[in-house]
Amino acid sequence: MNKNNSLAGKGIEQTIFWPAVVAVLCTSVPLMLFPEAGSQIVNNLFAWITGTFSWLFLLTGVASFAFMGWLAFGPLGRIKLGAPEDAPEFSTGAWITMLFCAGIGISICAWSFAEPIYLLDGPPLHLAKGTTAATEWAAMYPMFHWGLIPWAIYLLPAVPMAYYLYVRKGNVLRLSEACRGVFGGLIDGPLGKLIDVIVMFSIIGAVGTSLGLSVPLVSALFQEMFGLEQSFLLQLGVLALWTLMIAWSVWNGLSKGIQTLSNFNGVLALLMLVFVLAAGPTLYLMGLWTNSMGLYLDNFFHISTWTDPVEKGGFPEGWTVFYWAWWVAYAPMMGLFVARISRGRTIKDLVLNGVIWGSVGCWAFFAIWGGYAVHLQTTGVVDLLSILNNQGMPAMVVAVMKTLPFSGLIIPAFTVLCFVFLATTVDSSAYTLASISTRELNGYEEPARANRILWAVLLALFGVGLLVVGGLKAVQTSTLVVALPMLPVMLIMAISLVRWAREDFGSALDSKVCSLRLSNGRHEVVDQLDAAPAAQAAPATVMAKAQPASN
Ligand code: NM2
Repeated sequence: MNKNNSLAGKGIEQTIFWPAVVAVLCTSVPLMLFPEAGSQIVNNLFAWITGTFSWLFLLTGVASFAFMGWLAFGPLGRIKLGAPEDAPEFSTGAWITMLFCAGIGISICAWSFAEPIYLLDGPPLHLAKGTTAATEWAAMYPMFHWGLIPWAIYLLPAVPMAYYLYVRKGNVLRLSEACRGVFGGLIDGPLGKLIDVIVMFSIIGAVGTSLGLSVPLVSALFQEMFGLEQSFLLQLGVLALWTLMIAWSVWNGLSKGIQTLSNFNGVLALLMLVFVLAAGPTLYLMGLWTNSMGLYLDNFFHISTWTDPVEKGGFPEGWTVFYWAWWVAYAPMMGLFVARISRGRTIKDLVLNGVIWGSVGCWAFFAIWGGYAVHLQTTGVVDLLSILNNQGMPAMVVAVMKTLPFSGLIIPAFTVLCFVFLATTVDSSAYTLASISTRELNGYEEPARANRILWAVLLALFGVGLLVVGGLKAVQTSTLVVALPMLPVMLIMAISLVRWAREDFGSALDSKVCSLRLSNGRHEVVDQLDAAPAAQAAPATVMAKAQPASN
């Protein structure tokens, strides 16, 4: 699989590669040169987008959730993403870990502590500050922001993309292909290129947000461990170290680099969660978690559509809408990456495992780490809120760490966790960006190494741009801007998938687990129930009449 590791081996698609590179340079260089003007523009954009499109982002969330539910439990769920003889490429455990680590990164290490504290100070739904209800809602709301709806958004593009790759046997790793069911041959023209550049821009903006938020966090942890001065140089140093690690990972590709880092971090994260659960107020944390789940389910539709239309207090815009945009911006990366690792699974398997395990994973962080922070604040052990307001998020996270037993060990372990978590998100992104800008690539190949490394470096550069401008606003706005054009793309992909499935499987969808395979340029619908599981050469029954393999 690694035979194509030179740029010459796998040609670069110039018409996508260059516009994307130019777009990165045109945004990050001016931001570095004119930070003040940049942040002014950024603030205005934030206000305009959230003021105008909040309802659309919220509706997209609910619609994605409904669509994914239908995919899992409806007829399309039975479609196998692969030939009948294709076994899943990775074991289910490793697959879920990779999926989780690609989509969840360093941000959870900061937000799981900070978000509930922010919400204690500014509760949702006009609850009065300092009340019992406000505390319960502050513990629950982040679980909504990192729960079923965002995971449904996250995995929506993955399904049409995996369908294109493994059912239709596509040979390019680009999301524009997943829109072909709607646009047909138009995808081969400028429209297809436009979609791919939007996708690349979205990935770059999303990763930029993560970098902008996380570099200060890890710098603060380094500062704490080694007694260093917080400086721009330290931040650059952290970024350089990161770039090296990411470069190592993308250089080694999917199964060696990315999988190794994901597995390592999966284990480390689990240990850190168990440690805080055991060392912290265990019963309080379990009780709060259980309570949050009920509160969440009870209010699911209310909070999913809460636009605060009368009072317009700004809560939904500042929190839910921003979050949905952030997840949407990451969705193309997830789509391509998860599609690439999901060969041999059914649509139901992908959707249910992804949405449920993704959410449960995030809930565990917010229940344990978030609950611990809530406990520290409400019992008055540490005033995290004033640290957050006066010194910022990184300092607050360090303050939480210092309250834990063995903090001399825990802080380095947490630093490593953050460090690797960002790497696993950025390496998947660099891998995906390289795939999009490769001319031809089927689901069994990898993009050229030089191309992968180049994107790791460009992402780091964009991160520096956002760091120079500074401030959460710049970072958040870049997300909103890149997410907006992705909304129609998501809709088109969903329609494409349904059209393709109807075209390919027809009435066979109604009763059987089906798999579509290509033989002699014709599609056949295969009754998967009769076919032996893995590695069987020939399928048992060919049910439906063969039809020509179109697009
Ligand atoms: N999401 C999950 O920085 C990161 O952790 C990547 C962020 C979209 C909020 C994912």
